[in-house]
Amino acid sequence: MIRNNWTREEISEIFNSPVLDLVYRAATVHREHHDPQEVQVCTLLSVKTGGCPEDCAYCPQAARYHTNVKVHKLMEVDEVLAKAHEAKEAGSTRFCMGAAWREVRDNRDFDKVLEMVKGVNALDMEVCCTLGMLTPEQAEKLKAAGLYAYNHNLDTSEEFYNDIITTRNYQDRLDTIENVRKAKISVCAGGIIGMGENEQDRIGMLHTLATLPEHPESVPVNALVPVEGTPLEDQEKVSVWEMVRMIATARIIMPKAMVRLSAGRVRMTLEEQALCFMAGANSIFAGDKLLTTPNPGVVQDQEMFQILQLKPRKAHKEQLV
Ligand code: SAM
Ligand code: DTB
Ligand code: SF4
Repeated sequence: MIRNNWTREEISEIFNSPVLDLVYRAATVHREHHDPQEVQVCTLLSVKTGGCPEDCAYCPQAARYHTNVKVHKLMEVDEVLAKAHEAKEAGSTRFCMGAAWREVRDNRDFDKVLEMVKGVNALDMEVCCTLGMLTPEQAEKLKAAGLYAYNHNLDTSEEFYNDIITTRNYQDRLDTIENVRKAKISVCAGGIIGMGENEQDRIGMLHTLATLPEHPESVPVNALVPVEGTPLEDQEKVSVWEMVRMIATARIIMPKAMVRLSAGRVRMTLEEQALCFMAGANSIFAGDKLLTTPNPGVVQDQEMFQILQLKPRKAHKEQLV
């Protein structure tokens, strides 16, 4: 049963259950709603890198932090389409274009992004964007261009949010997610662990996601990639058990969602990743780069798929109604 009325206490109880019980329950729910051998393979491309005015403490692309990320203007449409084509050839069915913007502006760059969306859509891939905040009208324009999904993360709990970002608020995040939903674009929203948040913050974020009027179709769970020069550069690595608890709880409370084992895989062994799939993760980012940081390469992932007998999920192009 799909529920949107989970209480924090219920989520906390699931989250804190003994690990093996938690994984068993998540694996059971996973099998009721998904083919457990199937894993969605998505490719990310940073179409506009660096120079972002926001102060997200985790982000290497924020202009105010001194990281090694070089600022680039928006890529050209044909360059992006060539990358999408490459990703498709390598087995990806979803292509997500990211921009280091606070929000979308109604300018020539946005028109170019709309062209990119049209082009990727024509390649029969699920086309996704993550461009920052969106107005309802901009969401409509993206939908009309063929956008399948939009990523906008809550990142953490409402209580911890101000410790991580001060240049916008939690309600701004929720408003954009609502604008995406209203435009009938598939919603991709999740967060990051390992930023110094406590267990209540993790539960709080999951609670907000699972009590939205409709669950996101996809929920990325990122482990912080600590980047030199950002305020979070010295954060300790999260343990696999913390990832497993997040993923399994997300799987149980949002059964139909694609739960994505997102950033952080470069620091995980194959066995650790396998545990995450057992706990209900059924989506990954593939390709040797996320937006600006490293990710396991295609060959390494193909090997993992072979060992675990996983198969890439086909693009699901049916539109939301
Ligand atoms: N600028 C847009 C925004 O913030 O919505 C889109 C791009 S932004 C880089 C997309 C998401 O990437 C963030 O919301 C965050 O969850 C994730 N992210 C960024 N840097 C990260 C890091 N160092 N480790 C883990 N996840 C990160
Ligand atoms: C998401 O939840 N994780 C991705 C994607 N959505 C846009 C981004 C991860 C970024 C990791 C840091 C970097 O490579 O810059
Ligand atoms: Fe900018 Fe997005 Fe990075 Fe925040 S997460 S600094 S909004 S690119």
